[in-house]
Amino acid sequence: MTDPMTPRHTERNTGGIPERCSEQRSERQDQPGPILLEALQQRERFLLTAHARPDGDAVGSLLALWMVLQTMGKHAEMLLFDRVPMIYRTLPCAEQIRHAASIPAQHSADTVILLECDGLERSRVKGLHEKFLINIDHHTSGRRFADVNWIDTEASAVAEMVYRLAVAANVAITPAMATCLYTALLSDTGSFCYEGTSARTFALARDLVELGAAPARIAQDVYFSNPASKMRLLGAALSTLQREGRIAWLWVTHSDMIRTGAVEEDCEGIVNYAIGISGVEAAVFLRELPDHRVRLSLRSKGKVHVAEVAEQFGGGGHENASGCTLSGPLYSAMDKILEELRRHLHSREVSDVAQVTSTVKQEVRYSLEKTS
Ligand SMILES: [Mn+2]
Repeated sequence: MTDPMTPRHTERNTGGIPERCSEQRSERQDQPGPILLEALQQRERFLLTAHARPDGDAVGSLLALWMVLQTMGKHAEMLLFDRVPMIYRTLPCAEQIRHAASIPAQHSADTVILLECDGLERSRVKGLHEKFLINIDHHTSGRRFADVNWIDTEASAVAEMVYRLAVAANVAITPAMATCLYTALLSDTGSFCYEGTSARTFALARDLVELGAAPARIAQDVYFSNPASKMRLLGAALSTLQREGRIAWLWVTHSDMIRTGAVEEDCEGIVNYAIGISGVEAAVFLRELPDHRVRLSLRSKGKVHVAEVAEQFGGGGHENASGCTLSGPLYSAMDKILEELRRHLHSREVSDVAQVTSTVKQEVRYSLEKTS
C-alpha cells in the first residue's frame, strides 16, 4: 500500500510541473506500455471507475475493461459516483455497476483503474488514494497523477485504448465487449463527426462490428430512446438562444429543470444546437444547479481551444468539447464565460494576423532576394 502523502498525487512524474501530455510528449503513446500490461497481469483485485456524470465513453469503456479483466481471471468491480444515464442502461452488464461516494478503508481491491479522469477528484469517489492507481485517459487536460499512466490524446475515445489493451493482453473481444466499445466510440466521436475522427476510428468501428456490435440497434438505443423530459428541456433551452458574431449560447435555469421534469443527463448534447449554427465557432450551454452554481458545456469548431478556456475555470476536456463549473448567479457566470470566449477569439485573430504578416514579410523578402 502506498503512502497517500507521497507526492504521487501532485505530479510525482513531472517534477512538480503539471504535465500537458499532448504538448510535451513528442512521441504518441498509442499502445499500452509494458508496465501497464505487467500491472494488469500481476495484480489480482481491481476496482474500476470513471468520471462523475459518466458519458457513453466512460460507461462503455468501464464495462468493456471490466469484461476484459474478468476474462483474464481477475477479480474486478465497477464503481461510479453518479448513476448510469438511461440511454446506456441497456448495455451488457450495466446493472453490475455499483454507485457510491466512497470506498471503505479496508476495501479488498489492491488496484484502482481510473478511466477518463485527470485526477482522483474527477471520479468524486473518496478513499481511492490508498490503492495502486492506473490512469487511462485521452483528454488533452489529462495528467500523470497515478502510479501507471497511459494518456493518448489522439485516441478518439478511451474505448479505443481499452480495445488496444485487450488485444495486447491477448483477450478475445466478445460481442458484449464490442457492443460496449462501439457505443463508447459512437458517442465520444459525436457519431463520427468530431475533430479527431480518422480512418483509424472507422477501422476500429469496422473491427467492432465484425466482432458483434450491431450499429443500428446501438444507434437506436443511444439516439432514439430519449425521455420526453429531454425534449421539453431542449425546447426551454432553445427559446433562450443568443448569438453574438462567432459565439452562441443558451441556458436553462433550475426552475426550467423542475418544470420540464428533466434530470441532469437530459442536458447532454443541448450545446450542439448552438455550435450547429453556421458561422458560430464557440458555443456554451449553461445550466443553473440547485445550489446556484452554474455548470457549463463548451463546444468549438475552428480554432478556439475550449479545453484551455475550461481549464481556466477549473474544468477540462478536449480541444473542441469541454466543461467547467462556475459560481452563480447564472448571469454573472454568463458574463464571465462570454468575456473569456471573446478574449480567446480575439487572441486567435491577433495571432492569425501575425501569421499572415510574417508570411507576407517572407514572401516580400523572397521576391526581393530574387530580384537583387
Ligand atoms: Mn472519452
